[in-house]
Amino acid sequence: MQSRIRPPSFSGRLHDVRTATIVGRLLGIAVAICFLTGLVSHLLQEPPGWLIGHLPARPVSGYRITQGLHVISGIAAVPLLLVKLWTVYPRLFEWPPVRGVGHALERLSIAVLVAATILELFMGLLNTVQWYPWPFSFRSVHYALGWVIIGSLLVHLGVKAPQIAAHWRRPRQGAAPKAAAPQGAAPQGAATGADDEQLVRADRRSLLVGLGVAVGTVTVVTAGQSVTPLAKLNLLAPRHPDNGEQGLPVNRTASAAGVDLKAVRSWRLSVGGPQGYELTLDQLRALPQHKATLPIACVEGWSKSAHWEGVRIKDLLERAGLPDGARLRVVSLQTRGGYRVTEMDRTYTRDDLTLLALRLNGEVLSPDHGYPARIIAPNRPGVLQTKWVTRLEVIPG
Ligand SMILES: Nc1nc2c(c(=O)[nH]1)N[C@H]1C(S)=C(S)[C@@H](COP(=O)(O)O)O[C@H]1N2
Ligand SMILES: [Mo]
Repeated sequence: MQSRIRPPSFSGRLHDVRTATIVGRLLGIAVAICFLTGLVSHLLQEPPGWLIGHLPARPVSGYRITQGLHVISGIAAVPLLLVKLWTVYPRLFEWPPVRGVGHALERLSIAVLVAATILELFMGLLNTVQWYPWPFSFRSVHYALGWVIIGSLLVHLGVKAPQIAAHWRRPRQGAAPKAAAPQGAAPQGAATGADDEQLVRADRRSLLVGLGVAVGTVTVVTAGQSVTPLAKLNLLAPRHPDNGEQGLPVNRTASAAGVDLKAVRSWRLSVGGPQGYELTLDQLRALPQHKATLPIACVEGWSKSAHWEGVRIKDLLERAGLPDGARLRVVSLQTRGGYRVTEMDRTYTRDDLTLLALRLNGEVLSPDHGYPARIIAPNRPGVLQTKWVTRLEVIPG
């Protein structure tokens, strides 16, 4: 008996494997950059045991670059993904929908890949505007999805390897026109001759130019949040480097962090160690002061370099009887929120550039930048540059 259901037919010229391969290649580059830079961010924020003691404090702006690239490649992936999905969507209506176990697994891996990628990019975009409407932890879900995407992408590339290889290069002029046949489409819509092949090439070029313009536009209007020369064009990204007091944007204000101004008045710095001690702000100001020019590079995508001045963490630890530095727990005056306590690896505490900063761009730190004292260290995510520091505890081991 003949089936009454007929698959739809697609006559668009660009639902072909060559276009899918070209766009897929660009999307693959964006996803690879995004994944690797995301991995760097994760390792710096939550180092696994084997990395503790080895986190690199150089280059000083390393995290500014990797996290800038993470957000730029993630944003570029949005138009790339939309065009890639548009190119291949006739495949979603393939008939029959399942042709066996292997085929079913292949389709399932694509469903996982597409769903995870859409969710990942959407979550990341909301994160760049500091919106966390999720009942779950952004960081662990974003990280886990990254692995789901890479896993299903590898399956996808494995399955498609023969087609990718066959369409990686531009077909020779006048070569078999079947390269231009729409995937899974009815033959009546397919290009059939050399003239059609010319048309396909012209259409494809227009599509890629349009895609290039889209990627270029979203990049240029957002990259200024981390690439200072582009700051003037930074129309859409939420953080403009020129915003914020003392020449630096503020991520969380003192009042949002629940920092009590009364607690600030009776502030003391306490330092743990074999000869632990406490200092008043005046005593801290009387210690040798050092300067460092280091960026705040926020995980949410903005970054900006600034001039800092304060006491070296190394000197504070030496005074506490820890001449070789130590792994530290940095405790702030903050009463609520995720970053009131952070940890600092030895490679930072030993570094000459790691300061308990008291001044920013030539002025005493403002309350929102962490008055009376904050951490600034090279090659670190902004979330770990703890403000309103009141205690440095030594983590044993
Ligand atoms: N105690 C404390 N320190 C903190 C934060 C926080 O919420 N609490 N936010 C961090 C984040 S996410 C960033 S990006 C930087 C921003 O520093 P700034 O506001 O001085 O520019 O501070 C970090 N230090
Ligand atoms: Mo941040």
